[in-house]
Amino acid sequence: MKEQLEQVYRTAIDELGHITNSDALREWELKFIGRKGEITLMLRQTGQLPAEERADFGKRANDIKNELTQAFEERESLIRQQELAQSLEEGDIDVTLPGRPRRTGGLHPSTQTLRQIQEIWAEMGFQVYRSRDVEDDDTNFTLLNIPPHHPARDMWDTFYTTQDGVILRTHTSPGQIRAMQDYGEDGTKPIRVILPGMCYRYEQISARSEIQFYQVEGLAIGKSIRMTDLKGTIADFARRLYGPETQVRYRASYFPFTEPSMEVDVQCMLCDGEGCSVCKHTGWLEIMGCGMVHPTVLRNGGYDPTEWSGFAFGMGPERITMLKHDIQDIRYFWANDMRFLSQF
Ligand code: FA5
Repeated sequence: MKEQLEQVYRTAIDELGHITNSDALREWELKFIGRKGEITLMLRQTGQLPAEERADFGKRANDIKNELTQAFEERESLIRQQELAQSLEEGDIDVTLPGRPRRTGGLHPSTQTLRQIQEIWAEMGFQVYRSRDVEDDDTNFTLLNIPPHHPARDMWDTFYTTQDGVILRTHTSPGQIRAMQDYGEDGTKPIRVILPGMCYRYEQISARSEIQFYQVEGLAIGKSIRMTDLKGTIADFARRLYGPETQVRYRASYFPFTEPSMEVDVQCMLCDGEGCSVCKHTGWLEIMGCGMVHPTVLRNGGYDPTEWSGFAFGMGPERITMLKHDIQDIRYFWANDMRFLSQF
């Protein structure tokens, strides 16, 4: 059997040397070193040999298999190169064909709107301040002029944690208090910041309301900031976001942390104010809440309200994106459906 092994080995090397194409090479592989190849089968018969011959035979058969495998790989690479060169010469491969495009990821539509909003406020001199997602009840409510048991707390259905007084922020407004405490240097420095971040509300999910959504808060504190500053700044922002011709209107509203408070509408950009299903035939779309910072909130942030004043606003990028692209249901945003996400 040893002699037979050497004979197969010599034949294999000899035949390999004459092979010039991949089909013949594949046949050679099956014949000698494949699962049912001659060398493989002989290796399997090692156990039938007398005990004293087994080790030598097994070792030699393994060496031969390794050697043949290596010779096969070298031949394979040579033949591939030759075949490629030949097909290029014959013009089988068109090297001028465009490559296959790679699929790349993209930014989430909310992130795109967030970045656009941030850029506009940056141009207008507002810095980004990042506040925390997990808040304490005091900062989220009490310091914003919403004491415990105040009915206004019902405006924000809250996710509580197992730790007493620790909640998920229901809006970005508690960041106003933190920005004043961090930047205000005990109520001595003016402030101009925006606070983008995720908010959480224990609400019934619907086409317009999610339990998690972004908000962008804004806060400006200075010595003589007035309502006209607020109105002019918001109108400027809306025109930068929606175009220079955008009409803006203010409606009286109520937030415990601003006085007076307003809601801001822009003229519906889908129907130019004519009335359509998106603006519910009113010609106007609500984009944010805003107002002059309440004296109590200024005081809680360390400022003297007899000397300092300010304005604040808060908007929802998902709702703004919905208006921009006529998206009918907010649930698409966090459903991870590629058919939706890849459109942006
Ligand atoms: C507030 O949260 C106030 N903190 C905003 C504010 C800031 C007023 C500063 C005055 C001064 P409101 O609950 O209306 O207000 O939310 C503001 C925006 O967040 C809404 O206009 C909307 O765009 C978005 N929003 C609110 N709730 C949801 C929700 N469940 N899903 C998606 N977006 C929401």
